[in-house]
Amino acid sequence: MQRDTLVFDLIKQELERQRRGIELIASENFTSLQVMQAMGNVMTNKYAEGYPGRRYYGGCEIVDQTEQLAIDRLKQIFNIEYANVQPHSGAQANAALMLSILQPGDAILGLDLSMGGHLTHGSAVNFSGKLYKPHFYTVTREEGLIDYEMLESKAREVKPKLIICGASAYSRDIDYKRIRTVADEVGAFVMADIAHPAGLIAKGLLSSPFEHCQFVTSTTHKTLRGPRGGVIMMGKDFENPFGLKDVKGNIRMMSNLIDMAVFPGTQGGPLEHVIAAKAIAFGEILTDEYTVYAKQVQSNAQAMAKAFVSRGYKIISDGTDNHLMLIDLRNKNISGKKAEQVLGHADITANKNMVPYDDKSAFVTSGIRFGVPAITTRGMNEAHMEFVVNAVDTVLMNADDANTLSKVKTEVNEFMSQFILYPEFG
Ligand code: DSN
Repeated sequence: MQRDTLVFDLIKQELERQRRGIELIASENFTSLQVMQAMGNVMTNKYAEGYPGRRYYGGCEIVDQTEQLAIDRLKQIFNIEYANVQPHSGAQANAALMLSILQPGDAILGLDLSMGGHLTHGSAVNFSGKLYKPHFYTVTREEGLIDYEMLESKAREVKPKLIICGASAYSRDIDYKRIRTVADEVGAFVMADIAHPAGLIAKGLLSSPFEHCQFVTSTTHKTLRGPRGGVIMMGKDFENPFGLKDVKGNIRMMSNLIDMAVFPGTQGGPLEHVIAAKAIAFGEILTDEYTVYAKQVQSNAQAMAKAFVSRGYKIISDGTDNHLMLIDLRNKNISGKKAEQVLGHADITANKNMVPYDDKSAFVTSGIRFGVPAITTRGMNEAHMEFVVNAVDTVLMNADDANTLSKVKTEVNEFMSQFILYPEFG
């Protein structure tokens, strides 16, 4: 078969783009070479519907071992009783989890998307807002912090079956205990979606949700630095809330309900090559090297926030506890959309983002989100944040000056050449 040079040339161009630019998208990272290699392995050829030791296909004895390894390592990382590593993405993980505990039309309560929440937490355009009855809490207008009082009063008013915590653009730690307290009062479950801060939680740098939230979902490719994918976890397994019985008339545990909601509920064959890559990434997270990485992520985010504040930028909630920050650009007279565009001209990648109580649409936005997981993987430390923030500031303050943008781009490319990415690719 002839090699598809068209596609491989585009892959090479993407490698060069990643190498020469400053990657500030908070949800992106650079996997290790071994994680990437595992994603392109012969396990992609294997059908393995079911779970290790109980599959619907023959020949699963090897993929059983990689999947079990991924499960065991993930359980070890968070010191938990249950993990399902089959969800193809974070959205799939959330869909399966909701399918396992909710009925269509049940009320759910999540953080509003325009306040830093996520599409799968009840947005009208997503399955979660179409299948279930969504209600939302917000962040406070003044501090930009989760409005726990509003969450509590909404929970009492709408009596949701599920309260969802976790966010895509929220830079502070979360009070899981307080959320669980009101959930118990109104008879709701709590699900924490830790897709963004999972790597910092793994190393004890942020509060752990497992003690207070019955269900925890995550992606594996953000701070966890693994392949693209999702997982569902529980600190403790427990009997299911609906008394569902198996064919022998036994009440099924929640772990069984979740497994069934992933397959056959929402997915078919698991991506065993990706699960192999998950196993490798989880092994990496268990090392001291990753502990150093996670601490550096947090320190870099704080150094970056300080550098932005010193230049007059308004960070929502006035700082960060985790790996990201959301900046309100209104006092800088530039929209999020324009900021994203002009940063792109200087090979700095970020994404526009609505800020709480935004007066602009989701396509324009008043804000921009910056995260440091990817540049930390490239090898940057606190001292490098000054260069990064200076470059961003120069671009945003000279957004219509093509010469300045081109000059910053040259400086960015030169700066990034010291942080070697995938030298094995030549
Ligand atoms: N798209 C992800 C993010 O950028 O935060 C969330 O799914």
